[in-house]
Amino acid sequence: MRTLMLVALPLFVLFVLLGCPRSRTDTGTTTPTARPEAPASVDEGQPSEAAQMEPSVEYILNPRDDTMRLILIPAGEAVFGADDTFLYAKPQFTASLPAYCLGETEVTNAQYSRFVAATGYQPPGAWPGGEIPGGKENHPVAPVSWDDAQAYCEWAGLWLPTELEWEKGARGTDGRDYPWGNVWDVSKCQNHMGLTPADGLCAVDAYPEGRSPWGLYNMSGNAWEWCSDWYDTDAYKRYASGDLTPPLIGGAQARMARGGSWFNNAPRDFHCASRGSPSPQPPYAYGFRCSRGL
Ligand SMILES: [Ca+2]
Repeated sequence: MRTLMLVALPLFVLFVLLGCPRSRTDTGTTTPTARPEAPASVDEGQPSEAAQMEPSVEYILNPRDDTMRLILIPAGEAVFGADDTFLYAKPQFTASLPAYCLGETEVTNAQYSRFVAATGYQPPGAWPGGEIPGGKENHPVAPVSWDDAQAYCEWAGLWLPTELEWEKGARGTDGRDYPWGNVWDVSKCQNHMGLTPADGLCAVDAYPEGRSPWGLYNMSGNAWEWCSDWYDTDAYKRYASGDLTPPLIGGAQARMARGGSWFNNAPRDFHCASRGSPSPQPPYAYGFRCSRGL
């Protein structure tokens, strides 16, 4: 009996000191808790057909005119230029721009008239007696000179887009040839190719099917659009090297205009990479849209 006690007692002490084997649930593992349910939304359900058709956009308003929306173009890379179409748009390159806002439409006669009324600026020559032609309130103001467009932007606290801002606004990020895609379609912009009414300018919100990926109207066609830059034939070569500084002054002292107009009659005129260099006092169809940084 004494021998049994001598063997059993140390074993009992050892058992007490070490304790019982632990189950897995005792080792600090916690039972997973269920993810909290998201609060019920008042917007539950399928979006309306209209909401599905209209992409949501972020925008700011013209500080001087709340009829003008400027759509947010997010920061990031986009493709510019073209390798094989235009002499002065080579080479195609990728560059990143900071976020900015670009007019949803060309500036209209009605919008420009508020600038004229507020400042006493000379009305466009195309307005008989200084008044907007009947029924043309929602048409682009044109022709106006680069200086006219610049004066409007300064009054509104906005500016003319750079060429690169204009081009990213027109073709999105994927370097497409036209605002709507890579295939020319005579029915998607106001042009002079015989299949659409060649009666001049149209409303700035016409051709919704021809909008750019950001939802901007008439980036190709209707009115040419002034940009802030001087015309520099070598600008795209420099941009492709990584230097995005706009030209300080062009050799021909001309300003850039982009997008073609109702007066043009070849698909290349409406190509997003086409770089125009009109005279500072163009005879027809030169308008503009506004831009602003954030
Ligand atoms: Ca246009």
